[in-house]
Amino acid sequence: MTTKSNLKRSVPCVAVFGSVVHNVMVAEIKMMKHAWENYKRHAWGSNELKPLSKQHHSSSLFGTIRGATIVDALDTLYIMGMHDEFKEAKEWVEKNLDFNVHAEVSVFEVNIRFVGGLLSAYYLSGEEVFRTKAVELGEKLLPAFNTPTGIPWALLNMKSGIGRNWPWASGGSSILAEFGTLHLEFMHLSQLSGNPVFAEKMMNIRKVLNRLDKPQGLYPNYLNPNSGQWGQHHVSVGGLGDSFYEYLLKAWLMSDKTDEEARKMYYDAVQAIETHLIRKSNGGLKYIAEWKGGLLEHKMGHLTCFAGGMFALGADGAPEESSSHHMELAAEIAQTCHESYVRSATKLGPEAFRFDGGVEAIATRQNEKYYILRPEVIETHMYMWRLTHDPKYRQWGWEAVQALEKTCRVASGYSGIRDVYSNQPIHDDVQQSFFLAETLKYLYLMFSDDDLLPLEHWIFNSEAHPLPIIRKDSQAIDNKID
Ligand code: DMJ
Repeated sequence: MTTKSNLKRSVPCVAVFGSVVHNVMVAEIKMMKHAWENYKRHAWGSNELKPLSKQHHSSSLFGTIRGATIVDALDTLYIMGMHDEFKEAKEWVEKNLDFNVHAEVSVFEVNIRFVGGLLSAYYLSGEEVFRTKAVELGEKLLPAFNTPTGIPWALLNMKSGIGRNWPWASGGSSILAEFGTLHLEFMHLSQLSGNPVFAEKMMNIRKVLNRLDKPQGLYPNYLNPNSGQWGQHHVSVGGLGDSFYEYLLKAWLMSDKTDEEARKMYYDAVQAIETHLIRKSNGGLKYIAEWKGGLLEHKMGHLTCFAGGMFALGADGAPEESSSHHMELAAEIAQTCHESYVRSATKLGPEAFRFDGGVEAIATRQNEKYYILRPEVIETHMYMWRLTHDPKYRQWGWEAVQALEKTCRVASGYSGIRDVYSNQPIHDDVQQSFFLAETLKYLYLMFSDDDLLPLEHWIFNSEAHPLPIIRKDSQAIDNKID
């Protein structure tokens, strides 16, 4: 098992980086403590905290499954050395985490947060309860794949096993970023359970995708699970598309670079994205637009900003000596996303920013000005720091810490805000579980020694939960499938 040997404790290592770095890491641990303790005080056992109302926040994404913040936070608590908190979280999981629920859940959200969180907690700590719970939950998700094509439903009633798609999705389609963001966790479920069914479901999704014609080589966001045909030809590297591309690259890396099919799909997709979606503004900012049936909408989402980190992580394996090109692209996207932060009053970035109507990297619509504690910009800065060691990325990370402290920290936790351009922003009263799983973890990893969860050994799922690379010489999942 790939576990503690590759996980170096961070705090003793930071001495070599000097006291400034050490102080930042201490500040980040304090942020985690503030988020965790207030969740514990006011919302323990529920999914999320409402830090101003001091109540629990419930989201329909998880049906009646409880404890999203606990499961999402487990690995961050572990790597920050918050052992007492990790222990209490583990005890809650043992006694209370229950998947015998009647309500409908989002298969994607439950997978990235709960399955991913449990798998990471298992690989980091070696505690059996996390493995057992992850496999149990994975089994409960399997009925979602009972469609004519095997492309899973977005929503599943975990009791009845009946699935359906979001009513707003084009032509009853499943969503690319949802069914395309199961692969990493499901490969590990097969690895840990010895049951090939999880991996088989993933390879079938691949097969369906590879049979389809792609408009201009692009993957539309919508795919009908009954007919196996694309819905609307909308393409995005942000919401509805994003982590599908991320998981192609990471499937290849997590397979110890043996999954050549994933590698090809990733680099082909990036090439098409570069040709059809990536543009440069008059002011010289590279951005990734949205593609709607051949027409470009010159807007980039906060979610899309993860792509800088993805391009950087994929640079090494890029074909035909295009490695430095991928790295340049990564740096340009990181710069653009940083600009979306710099150009706001709060120094936090909006949900979406535009490159039209005379603006660059600025949100123009009121309903795109909010910030909900998302990680993607910080995620990219973390990868850029780890892969280039250019100090500007740590500087940008530190600026984000200061902005979060100034604007999002409230007496009882951290809250999103409704308008990043307002000097007196209104809080949205939600402490998202991904703030503890992702935002704080990526900030911490940006200042830690590189051998805390080294990128050569660990692959982060879409919710920042680290999963070990499945080594060529370990019991191969492929063999089990045969
Ligand atoms: C997270 O839940 C995951 O990163 C997901 O893939 C999309 N974004 C949110 C946080 O912004």
